[in-house]
Amino acid sequence: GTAQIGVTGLAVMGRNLARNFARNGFTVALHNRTASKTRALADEFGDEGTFIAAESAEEFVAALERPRRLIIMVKAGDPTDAVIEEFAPLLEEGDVIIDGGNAHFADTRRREKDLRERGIHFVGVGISGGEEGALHGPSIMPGGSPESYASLGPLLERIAGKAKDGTPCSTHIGPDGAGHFVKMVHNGIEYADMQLIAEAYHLLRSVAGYSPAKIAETFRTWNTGRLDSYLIEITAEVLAHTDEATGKPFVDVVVDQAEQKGTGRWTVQIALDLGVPVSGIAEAVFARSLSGHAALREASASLPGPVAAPLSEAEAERFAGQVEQALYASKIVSYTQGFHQIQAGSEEYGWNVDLGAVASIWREGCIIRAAFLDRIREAYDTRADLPSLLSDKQFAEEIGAAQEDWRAVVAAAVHQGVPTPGFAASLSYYDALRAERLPAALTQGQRDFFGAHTYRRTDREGSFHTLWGGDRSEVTG
Ligand code: NBP
Repeated sequence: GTAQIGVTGLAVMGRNLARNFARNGFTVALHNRTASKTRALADEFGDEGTFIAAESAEEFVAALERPRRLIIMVKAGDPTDAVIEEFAPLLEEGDVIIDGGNAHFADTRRREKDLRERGIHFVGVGISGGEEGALHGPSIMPGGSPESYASLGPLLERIAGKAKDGTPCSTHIGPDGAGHFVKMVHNGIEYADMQLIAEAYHLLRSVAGYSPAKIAETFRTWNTGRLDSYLIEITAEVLAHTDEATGKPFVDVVVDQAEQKGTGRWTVQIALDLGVPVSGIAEAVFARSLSGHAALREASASLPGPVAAPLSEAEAERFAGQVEQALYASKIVSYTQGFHQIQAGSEEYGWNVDLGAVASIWREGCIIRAAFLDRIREAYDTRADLPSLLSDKQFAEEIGAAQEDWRAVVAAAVHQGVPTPGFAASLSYYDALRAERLPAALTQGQRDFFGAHTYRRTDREGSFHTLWGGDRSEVTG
């Protein structure tokens, strides 16, 4: 075979990835369960590069140069297993199967182990950037063996997005499921970013009394500063859009029930398993599910709330500045939590993930791309074993400078009855980290009282129990 790469599964993502490889000079073998789509793609985009359209699995495999590299871009779940089983028997030792779908990292670990035993490299790769990213340069998060990255990496780095300094947004994340794990956390952070932006919008609308058009302007201004990011940019576009049918702001004609495909939920489920506090990300997932509970909201719509006094124009402007501070500070917390989760996953599974490299490949191509990620990369460059982003001197200084405004915004939200679970949870996380003493000591006392669960003391080593039902003397536990 002469194709350097093959793509099977030619829906939006697979099509665009295949075209991206071809546009970068690679010969690309194409395959799809429904063969008519394969032909159609080769016919429509044949002038972009060299495609080999394969009708059957055998033809597809035969079209690939060795060691073979074939990317599966089908619906995640059972279809992925079905396609692996279709191709694995046709492959030879050293060939590489790449799953570019949104697989759960535990599935990727299972598949990698199974195929490794059969002499085949399996690379679970997280791909972010949606269909546009797939075509023009996504952020790519490959797992799998180092040998497989040696063979595959140069191709991925060619088609990946490029950071402003020219660095490709693809790097070997770590063995087996590391790539899909990091993609999962990327999506969890994306949920948090979106929720925080939504809260900023809600506050500007309800407390400052701004129109969607005025909020779009505000976001455009923010996008020229430290909040410069794809999500702020598209938020301004969405808010500035007018519905053609009604002439109303587009945002006012959309049903206010957010949907989700599941990667945010996975992030929180896995965080609970790993014992990592990702409260901001969790609130973002819960905010979406709450919005979708139409019956619950309808039944509660008559609950009383505060009567809010409108702000003057000058007050509104000042408040908008405070919201920018609150958004930035909360964003630092979301990323602190997300990177903590990657660090914990890396330790649990022995992946040795380079957190600075993760920040680096999120700078372009993916949905959370932002100027901010360069700062995170710098923080890990300065100190690779940074225990938390909040232990970085610069981030600590910035969040410290924002904290008074952040508190003012959360207080205003509470006073005026605007839900801000993301801002509030992030602020609580910040305050919990800086607290000298936490009421967890009392929790331990309660646990010892009802369940003899024992506690440790601040002044002595060991584990202790108080005889609560007896003379309340202390014994060693
Ligand atoms: P879809 O997730 O909609 O999957 C459609 C493709 O899967 C078609 O090629 C279809 O073949 C094939 N397929 C199915 Br369904 N069942 C199959 C089976 N049993 N055997 C063989 N092929 C089967 O496509 P997508 O939206 O392009 O996404 C592809 C992957 O990329 C997904 O895992 C997705 O989660 C992930 N992803 C998507 C995005 C995005 O923005 N859309 C971003 C990042 C990652 P057919 O043509 O014969 O029906």
